[in-house]
Amino acid sequence: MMTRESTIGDLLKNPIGMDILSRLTQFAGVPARVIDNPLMRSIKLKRLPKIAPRAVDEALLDTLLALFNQDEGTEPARPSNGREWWKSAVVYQIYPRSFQDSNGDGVGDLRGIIDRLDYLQSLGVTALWLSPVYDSPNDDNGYDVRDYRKIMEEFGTMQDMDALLADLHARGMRLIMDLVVNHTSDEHAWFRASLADPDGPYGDYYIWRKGADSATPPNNWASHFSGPAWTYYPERGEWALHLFSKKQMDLNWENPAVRGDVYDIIKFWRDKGVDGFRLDVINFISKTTLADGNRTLGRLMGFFGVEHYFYGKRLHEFLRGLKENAFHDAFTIGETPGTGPEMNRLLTAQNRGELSTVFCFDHLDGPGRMRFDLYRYDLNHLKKCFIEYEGAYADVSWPTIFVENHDNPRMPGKIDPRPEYRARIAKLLAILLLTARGTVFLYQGQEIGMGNTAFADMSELSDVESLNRYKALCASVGAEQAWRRVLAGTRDHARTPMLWTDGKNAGFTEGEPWIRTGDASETNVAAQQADPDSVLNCCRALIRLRGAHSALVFGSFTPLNAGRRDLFCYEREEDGERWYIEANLSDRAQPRPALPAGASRVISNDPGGAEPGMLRPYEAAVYHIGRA
Ligand code: TEU
Ligand code: CA
Repeated sequence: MMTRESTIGDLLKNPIGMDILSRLTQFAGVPARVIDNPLMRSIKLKRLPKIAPRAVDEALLDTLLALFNQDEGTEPARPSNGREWWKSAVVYQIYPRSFQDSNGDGVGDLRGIIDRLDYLQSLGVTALWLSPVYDSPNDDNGYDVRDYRKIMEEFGTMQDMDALLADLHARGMRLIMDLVVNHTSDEHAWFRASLADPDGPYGDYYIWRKGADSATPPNNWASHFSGPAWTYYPERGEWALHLFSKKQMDLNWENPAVRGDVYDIIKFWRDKGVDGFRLDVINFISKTTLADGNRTLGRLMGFFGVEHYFYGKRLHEFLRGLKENAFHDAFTIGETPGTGPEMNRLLTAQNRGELSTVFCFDHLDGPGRMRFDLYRYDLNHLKKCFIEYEGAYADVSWPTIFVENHDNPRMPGKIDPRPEYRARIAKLLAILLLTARGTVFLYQGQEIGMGNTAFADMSELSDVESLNRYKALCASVGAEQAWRRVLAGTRDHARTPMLWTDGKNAGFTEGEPWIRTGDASETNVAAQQADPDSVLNCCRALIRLRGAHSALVFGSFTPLNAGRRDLFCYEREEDGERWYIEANLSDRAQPRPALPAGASRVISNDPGGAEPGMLRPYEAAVYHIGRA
């Protein structure tokens, strides 16, 4: 039990305490040693408001203490070593809108995906995750669901969906659906009914509050897509909560009928044979209170209010309910922005019966950085995070291993914008991902090293987050800075059409693509198929290698020379089978550390033949260690 008399030292032993502290220090760019030293450890929490009045006030201390004590006495997270199918899966994420158009309307669709299954199978991926394909008005490209049992018309029909599932299963591949149940579209029948009839069966399906008047929202929470998290509805004379866009209304999970309806939706898709679910912002479903967010915390984390719903009080309970009543043994990946390793252990330890695994985003941006900052990503941060994920931690909390998705710019250009390094860095990342201890996720286009797009101006962007943020930034930093930052971080970089060929619209569509197409002369599937040294063929070889050697999936993970900057070396071992991986994380050549005896190079990103004794810029390789 944490109290005001507890010390910072006690805090460092408390799971949520550690997560919050490390989150705050990472956001603030403060090195861990500033906090984790004997002097700091002895400070009592009650002194914090006096020592740092601008950072910690009494109210924040109370909120934090409640959070620290929240999981007291619950089942501890224990290790498990099962070999469930999803642990060795290589999952390929498809953004259906941008993958393959089959009917010339400029929008990707399910038939398009079916047409590309041979390609995906030859790549070797074992499961697909589809970003949402449900009926939606597309305010947030499908993350605003209007009907969970209907396919978006632009994407096809339920027959197409059934055909896709059957075809995948016939190939021994699995399907993971995106499930967005923190919120629904404001066009969902539940919301229409909730708005129309506060006393009816759906009246309490969303989070309605009065507020002082029609101009003052009930609290200061911010939407993740800019502006306040509340919209006033004169029809009800009330405000409704939306942590994302104005058309993505947060469901009221406190209402058991809401939870029951979500179970039914999951059952509907389970009955169709879907193998797993990726649960959109699932850690946001429980709102502990609707009190104002702390301002200091809000400024550090980017959004006011997060401390009331990142780790909601009933989150574990709701997740157990979902598993017991609906998911059963289906694979579940929680998308949990803002949780840290300790909370993630509680969420994913098998004995606790909540989730199979979670997406942890700690490695995606550098310390003290966020997506809209202009900076170059330092691979040493990736190394630090991967070492944390893949060691003893993975015994309890099997990690997900990824560097790209539909919410982030492409990684290689963020690491080094020079085009001559793009393919090499893409392969380096593929080597680190596909020899890692965890479930690997590749995002469409990553396997050919697709880059970010030089969008000309705002008129070429489509994402609601970018449009809103641009408007907000214009008001604070002016149009020029606003554009520079939005261009750095826009999610549209990841949403341009898949580059299949160097022909018309990169082979994506016969019609007019819904968003600008990138430069297919730089990279495309057709050209890479034919090139033995391509990123594509490197990925293919790595996936095949991983599939054939369980040591690369389940084997122990031992970092070597871990203290040496700009170098990432490790060994994987299982039952005497050993692999060695080396990577130069910088654009400078450096001496190669001695190879383990008996090491032979199997795959590298530098087929030109490395200089003996030297690692070339961004050089990376996988070695098999035979008998010496
Ligand atoms: O994203 C949740 C999320 O918090 C972020 O990744 C988000 O993209 C951004 O950084 C906001 O700060 C999930 C989905 O992946 C995303 O596409 C959706 O827009 C969002 O939820 C809402 O459903
Ligand atoms: Ca289409």
